[in-house]
Amino acid sequence: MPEDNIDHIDFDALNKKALSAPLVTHIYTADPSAHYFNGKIYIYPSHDIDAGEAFDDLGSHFAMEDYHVISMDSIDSKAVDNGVALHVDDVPWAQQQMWAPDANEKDGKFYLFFPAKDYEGIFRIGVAISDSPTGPFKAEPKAIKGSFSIDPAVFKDDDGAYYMYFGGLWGGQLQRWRTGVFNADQPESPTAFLPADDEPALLPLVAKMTDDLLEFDETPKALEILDKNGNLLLSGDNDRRFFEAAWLHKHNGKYYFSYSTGDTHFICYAIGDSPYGPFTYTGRILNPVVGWTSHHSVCEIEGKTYLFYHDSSLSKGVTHLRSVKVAEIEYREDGSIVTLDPY
Ligand code: FUB
Repeated sequence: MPEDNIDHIDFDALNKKALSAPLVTHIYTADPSAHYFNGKIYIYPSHDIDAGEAFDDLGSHFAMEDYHVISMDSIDSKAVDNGVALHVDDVPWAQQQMWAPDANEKDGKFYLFFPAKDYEGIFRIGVAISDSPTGPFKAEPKAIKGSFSIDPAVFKDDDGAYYMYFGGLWGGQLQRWRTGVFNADQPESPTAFLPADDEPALLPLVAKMTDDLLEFDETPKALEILDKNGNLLLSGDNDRRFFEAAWLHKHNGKYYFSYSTGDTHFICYAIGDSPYGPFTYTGRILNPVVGWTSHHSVCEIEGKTYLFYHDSSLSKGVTHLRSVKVAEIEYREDGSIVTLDPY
C-alpha cells in the first residue's frame, strides 16, 4: 500500500484485520533483524523518529540517530526495549542516518553491523561490539574498509563462516558505485545511474567476513538473482528485482536470499545452493504493507520459522514512523514459502 493511498485507509478497520500487532508501541521501530541467541529472541531494528525532514525519494526523512535492541523471552512473551544500544554521536566516522542494522554473535561477543552516512554524505557500513546481545555497543573508529551502500545482514553458515549481504537502490546509493568509485553527480536524483529497464538489474553484494568480524575478507561479490530460465532479472522487472533489505537464511540445506522490491513493496525470495548464489527467484514472502518501505528478517525459533517485518499502521501511514511485527511463515513440501497477506 504505497504512500499515496493512505487518505482512503480506515486504520481502525485495517488494524483489526492485521496479521499481527506492533511488538512495541512506545517508540517507532523498523527494519527488524531477528536472532535467537542462547534461547532468547533479540531484534535489532532501526529506531524511527520524526526529525522534521521532508519526504523525498532519497530517504532524507529517515533521519534516525540511534539503535535500541528489543528482546523477548519467547515468541509469545512481552517485547522489552533495552534502551539505547548505540548512538550516532558515539560513532567517530558516522554523521547521520542510522539505517537498517543487523547483529551476530561469535565466541561470546556480540557484533552490531550498521549503515550510516559519513561526513562526505556517503553510506558506509560499520561494526560495534558488546559483551551483551542488548549492548551498549562500542563502535570501531572507522567503517569497514571497502564498504558502501546500506542494509547489512550477517549470516553465519553451518561451517562457522560469516557472510555480509548488503546494498540498496535510490537513497541507498548502490547505483552510484557501478564503476567501482562513488559517483557524486546529480546528488538530488535517486534514479540517476540505474541500468535501463532492459538491462540486468543491479545486484546485491556478499562478502565473507574476517575471523574477527571487523572487515571484509574479500572484495564483495555480486549476488546473482536469476529467473527460472537462468537469466538475470532485468532492471525494469520492478515486481521481482532486488531493491534493498537483503537477508539470508537456510532451510533444509538450501540457501534462501530474501529482499524488498522497494517501489513495488514486495518481500521476495530466491533459492540457491551456496551462500554466494546464484539464486533462482521463487516467489513472495509478504505482500505490500502500509507505508512505502518493506523490510524483514527470517528467524527460526524452536522449530518454527518467523517473519519479522514492519508497517506504518500505528502512525496511520507515516512512511518513516514504522512498527515491527512478527508472523509465522510456512514452507510447502517443495521448499517454497506460503505468501503472507499483512491484512
Ligand atoms: O530504514 C531506512 C531504510 O528504509 C532501510 O535501510 C531500508 O531497508 C528501508 O526500510
